[in-house]
Amino acid sequence: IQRSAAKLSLAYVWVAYIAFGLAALAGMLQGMVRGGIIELPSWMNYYQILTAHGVLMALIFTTFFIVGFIFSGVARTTGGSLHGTTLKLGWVGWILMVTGTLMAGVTIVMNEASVLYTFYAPLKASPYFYIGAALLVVGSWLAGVGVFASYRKWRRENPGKTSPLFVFMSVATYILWIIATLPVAVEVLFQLIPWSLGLVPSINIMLSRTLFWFFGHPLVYFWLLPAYMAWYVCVPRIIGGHVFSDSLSRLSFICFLLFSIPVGFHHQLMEPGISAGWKMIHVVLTLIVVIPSLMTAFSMFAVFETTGRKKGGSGLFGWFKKLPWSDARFFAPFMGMLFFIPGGAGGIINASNQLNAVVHNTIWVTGHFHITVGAAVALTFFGVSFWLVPALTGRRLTKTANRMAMVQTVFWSVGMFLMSFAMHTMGLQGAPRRTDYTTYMDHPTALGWMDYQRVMAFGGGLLFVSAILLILILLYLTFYAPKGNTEYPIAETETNQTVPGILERWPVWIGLLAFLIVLAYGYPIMEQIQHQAPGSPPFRTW
Ligand code: HAS
Repeated sequence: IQRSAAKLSLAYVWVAYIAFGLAALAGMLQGMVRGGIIELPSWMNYYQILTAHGVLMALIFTTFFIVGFIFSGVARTTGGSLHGTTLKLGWVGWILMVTGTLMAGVTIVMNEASVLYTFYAPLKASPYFYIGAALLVVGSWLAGVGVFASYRKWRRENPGKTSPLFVFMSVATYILWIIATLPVAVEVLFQLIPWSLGLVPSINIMLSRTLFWFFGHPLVYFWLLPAYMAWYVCVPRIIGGHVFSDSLSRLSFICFLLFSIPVGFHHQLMEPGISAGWKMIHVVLTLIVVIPSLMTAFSMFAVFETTGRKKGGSGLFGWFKKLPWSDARFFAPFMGMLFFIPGGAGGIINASNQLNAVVHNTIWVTGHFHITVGAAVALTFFGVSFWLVPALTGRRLTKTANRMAMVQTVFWSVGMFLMSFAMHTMGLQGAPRRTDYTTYMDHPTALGWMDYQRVMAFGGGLLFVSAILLILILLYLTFYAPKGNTEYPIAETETNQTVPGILERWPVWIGLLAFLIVLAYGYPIMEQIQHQAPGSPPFRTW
């Protein structure tokens, strides 16, 4: 990768990891406080650190890492450099995103935005928090447009050819992201900012939540898809194998594009203001969006088995032993895949109306998202960083650094296992999410949760140790590791596979997606505007 592209990518990745380090500290404190092990000083508030943790980890770390990773992969698969326009948009996007992050960060530190990462109304933040969030999103749009520019250039120069798989996946991810962020932009610009500026006395809460989840669920796929890009395209190369099927990989991304947006009501199954029929439609679409993940699981098993067998693994499970277990570039994402098996099963449980009534707003949900985004996605991003950072800095992942990376992965996995196991178990016993330490006036049920809360805090401690170790490894890989060439692993298919051209006809997919969105959201949103509580500007009843 040329220096200009490497610099841009590294700038994003490092902001991601600075946010990650601060978020890990806030996370550990919060686990300790909730577990009743420490008390916060009077100038710090539990919801403040919970917001800092959620915003920095789930919104800042992920978005910066994803943008940086995608830029690097697009450069690598389109000839080593980025188009001039892409570079310019990339840097302007970086400036906007960093400015937005600082604005949101300062308001959180000043305790003027303790609204959690979902900034769910009626919790209200300083307008600067919302403006900061908007800048973050606009910056990421510019990055997306930059990737589209590189894609167009590649297609113009290679007429009739199928685009590189990594680039195709990047384009699908950004289309998903840009469409998904439109409703939250509407929520922030027309509802939250005027309300927090005091221009309107109240807002339509139901509508604000609907607009949020219109964005909130595809947000989780914006986190997941870059991890899947690493699974489909990079991991096979690391283990010495091939992409299982080019068309299947592309089809799964198209399925995500179509089905990950019109499903937001599965986060609102317990909201009384949405009728059962509409919830049912969203649940059916949710169960459809599980399919591309099952396709991914199938592909990964196939890649592992065929590669293991080619390396001499025989019998039913002999291939398993042939996988490179001591290579952190493989081991970390593999652990992520393992976590995603219960993570996905938990998602299906959440999506079922009756079961959702048991788990909604309990700490089970917190357990669910720690093993999905906090384990499957985060461990994959760590695994990617172990080769991406040295590839960008022109250094090598030494044996010692690899060993430290293995230890770091083990700490993260054990910490996450303990913490999320405790969260799931407590959740089933009714422990609410989003609460400070409390025994509910020594209620016996709440007292029964206390041991689990301590396990949770212990898991959080291990995660913090792992986070520090990770930052040290990345500092080493950026500044101190020996100079040398590190491979940017991009796998090919084993034989020449023809890819149906329809998969790359974006207007068809965007048109279908628009249809699904109107089907799933058109009428309910109209209804929410029409039947809103009196005095809910800016969308007055007409
Ligand atoms: Fe979720 C809540 C449903 C996936 C994140 N989810 C959340 C929240 C977050 C989140 C952050 O229906 C909380 C939001 C909040 O603050 O309120 N989720 C699902 C469903 C899926 C799902 C159906 N979620 C994710 C992913 C996330 C994520 C991915 C982040 C990255 N989720 C819900 C629902 C709620 C929810 C409800 C609301 C709950 C409530 O009431 O509030 C599906 O996409 C899951 C499909 C996944 C699979 C797993 C496939 C397995 C694979 C691994 C294969 C392993 C291999 C290893 C190859 C079916 C691909 C090989 C092994 C060898 C041994 C060789």
